[in-house]
Amino acid sequence: MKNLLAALVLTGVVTPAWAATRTVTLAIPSMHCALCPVTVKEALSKVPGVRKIEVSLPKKDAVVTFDDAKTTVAALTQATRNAGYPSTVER
Ligand SMILES: [Cu+2]
Repeated sequence: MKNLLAALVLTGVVTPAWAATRTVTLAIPSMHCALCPVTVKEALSKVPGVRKIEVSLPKKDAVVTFDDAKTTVAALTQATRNAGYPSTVER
């Protein structure tokens, strides 16, 4: 029974009860002027489950807090890429 539940969670059928708020830092090297962070922030804010976004032009990164039951890091990087700013996860 436990294995079945784990399998359902892995396949995304069941939302895990332990889903939580996560924070990820995305490196966005292509940001080059004051308008870029605005565009990036707007793109990220449209992703469901995103709670908080802090974009830094000097650091060329974005710190995103999101609900991992509603979205994924892949969806976040996809959103910035679609806006014209490819990003990678900083570790
Ligand atoms: Cu710009």
